[in-house]
Amino acid sequence: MRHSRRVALAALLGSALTLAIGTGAHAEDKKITLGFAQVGAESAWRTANTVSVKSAAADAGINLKFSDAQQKQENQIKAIRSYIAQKVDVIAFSPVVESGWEPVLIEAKNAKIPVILTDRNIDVKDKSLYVTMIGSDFLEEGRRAGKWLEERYKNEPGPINIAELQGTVGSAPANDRRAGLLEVIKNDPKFKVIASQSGDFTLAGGKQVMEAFVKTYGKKINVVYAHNDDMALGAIQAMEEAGWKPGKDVSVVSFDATKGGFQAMVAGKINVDVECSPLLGPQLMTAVKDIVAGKQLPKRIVTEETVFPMSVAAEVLPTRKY
Ligand code: GYE
Repeated sequence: MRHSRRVALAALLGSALTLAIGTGAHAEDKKITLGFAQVGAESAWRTANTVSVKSAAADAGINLKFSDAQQKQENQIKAIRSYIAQKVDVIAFSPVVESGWEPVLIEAKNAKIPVILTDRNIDVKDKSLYVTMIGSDFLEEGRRAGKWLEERYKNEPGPINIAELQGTVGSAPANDRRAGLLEVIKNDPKFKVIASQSGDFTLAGGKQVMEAFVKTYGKKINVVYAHNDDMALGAIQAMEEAGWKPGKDVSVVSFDATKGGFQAMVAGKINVDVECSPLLGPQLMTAVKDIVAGKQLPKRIVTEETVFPMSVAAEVLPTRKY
């Protein structure tokens, strides 16, 4: 009895020792844990972005904690707080709106957890609250769309009436895609934004808002300026149900340049799609590793993008990755 107890004890000590050595060896190449607070699943863009983040984390050997805020800031704040409590190595998030982030970011700073912004920017005075911002320049995207409109209507006297389907209220892409357009058209009084409403970046939202625009403004509308492809696709449905020919009697301008957007261009229903890439995962994981390794990062990492007019859609569609 005694003997067997001693044997059992020795075995236990032995395995405890192995465990300790094992942990020790792991300590050096300890996996980085990244807490990522996603906006939601509102669009094809977002779905592609989530896939990109998850697969890039797996490829980089990073342990990813992922949460979906269903387009609500309060949910994102909760997720960030839980990552702080879990003492993750790095927090990254795509802020649903621009304002209101100071308190939770101060908590992260006090806990010495570096924060990366990805996709959407925030409006904070103290830029030390985040390390870097990786994503597109939405203001430039809006300007690109505006320039396309100027070129398209340069030989027409106007008025050119624009109906705007805005993204999520208070979000960086909605604010900046609008501002970029207004900046370009402000010196050309023939362009008028006659209607603006949010469709929350969703197909259903875009359809609903466009149905109301069709009723209120009818054929006065010359241009539908949709802040993303999902809303453009919803608006196209609404226009077709009203017997309109989107892409022909109304110009449709959109953003993202997803496969769905391209298919609508090939069908002649979206006239121009300003690219915005959701494939930010690999860049994000590189930044995470660099931060943990103590490297200095630029404050802003801008994604490279272009503009696709309808005329190139059929040729480019097979190469689209999202
Ligand atoms: O354009 C839209 C998505 O933040 C750039 O969010 C992103 C935007 C994108 O819902 O489709």
